[in-house]
Amino acid sequence: MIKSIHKLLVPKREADFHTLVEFFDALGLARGESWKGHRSQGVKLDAPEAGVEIGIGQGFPQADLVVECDSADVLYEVAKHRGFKIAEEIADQDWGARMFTLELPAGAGRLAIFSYHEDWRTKPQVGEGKLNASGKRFGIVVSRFNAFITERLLAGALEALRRAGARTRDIHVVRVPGAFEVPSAARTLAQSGKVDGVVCLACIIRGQTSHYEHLANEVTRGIGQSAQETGVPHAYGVLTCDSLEQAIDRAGLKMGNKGWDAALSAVEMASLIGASYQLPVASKKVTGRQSSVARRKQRRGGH
Ligand code: INI
Repeated sequence: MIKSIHKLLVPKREADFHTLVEFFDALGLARGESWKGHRSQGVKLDAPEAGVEIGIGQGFPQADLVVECDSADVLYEVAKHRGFKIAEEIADQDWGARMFTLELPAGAGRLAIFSYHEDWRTKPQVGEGKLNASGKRFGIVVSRFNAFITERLLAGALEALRRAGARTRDIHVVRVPGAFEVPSAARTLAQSGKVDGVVCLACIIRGQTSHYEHLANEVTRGIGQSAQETGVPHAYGVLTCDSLEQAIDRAGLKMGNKGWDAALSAVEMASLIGASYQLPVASKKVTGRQSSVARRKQRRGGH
C-alpha cells in the first residue's frame, strides 16, 4: 500500500533549504516528518490530499508543482505581502478556477496555486466577497492621537488597498483628532455616497486614559452603528491595547498590521455588497449553469 507521495526538492545550499521550508510554511502547508542527520536534513510539508496528476491537452498551468487551496486570492495576497516572486498574475481560468503562479525560491521551479470558485465538496451555497478592490472607492478615517501608531496603520491600509487593485485617486483619507471622532467622520463619509467602504483607524491605550473602557466601547459602538445604519461596510482597525508595546506589535511588527487587515476586510465586504448577494431559490433547478462538480469532471477530462 502506498503511504505518501512527496515532490522532492534538494537545493545545493543550506540557505536555500531554509528559504524553501519558510516559503511553504508561509503558504500554510502543515509540517510533517522532519529529520537532521550527519549527511542530510529534511522536512516534509504536507497537504491533506496529494498525488500525481497526469494530463494531456491544453490549459494546464506551467508549473512543477500544483496546489489547490480554499482561496487563491487570499494566498495571492499573502504571497505579495511576503514579497514572493509572482510569475503569472491571478486570473479566472476557463475551467472554473482562480489561479496564479509563483517562482519557487532557489530556482526550484514554479508553483501554481488555484482554488475553485465554489467548493464542490460543500453542499451549502456560500456567498463571499473577493479581495479585489478595482473600481471601488474607499474612505479611511485615521485618528491623530497616538499618530506614531496610527500612521503605521494608515500605511498598512493604503498598501493593502493598492495591492488589492484600488486606484490612489479612489482612496480618500480623513484625519480626526482622536478615536472618539472616528465614528462621526466615518458616518459622514459613508453618507456621502462616494465610497464603497470605510476603514476606521485609531489606537486607544489603557495606560493613557482612565476612561479607556468608555472610550473603546463608544468608538466600537459608533462604528458598528454607522455601518448598520448606512449599509456601507466599515472595517474596524481600532487598536485597544494595554500598553504601547502591544500597540507597536499590532501596527506592523510581531502581530501583523491591523490597518492592513482592516483594509482587506473593507475590500471583501465592499465586493460582497457590490455583488448584490442573493439567497438561492431552493426549488429552482440548475439548468444552463454548469455545476461545479460537472466543471471538475470536465477539468478532469482536460483544462
Ligand atoms: N484618543 C485616542 O485615539 N486614543 C487614546 O488612547 C485616547 N486617550 O487616551 O484618551 C484618546 N483620547 C482623545 C479622544 O479620542 C478625543 O479625541 C478627545 O476626547 C476629544 O473629543
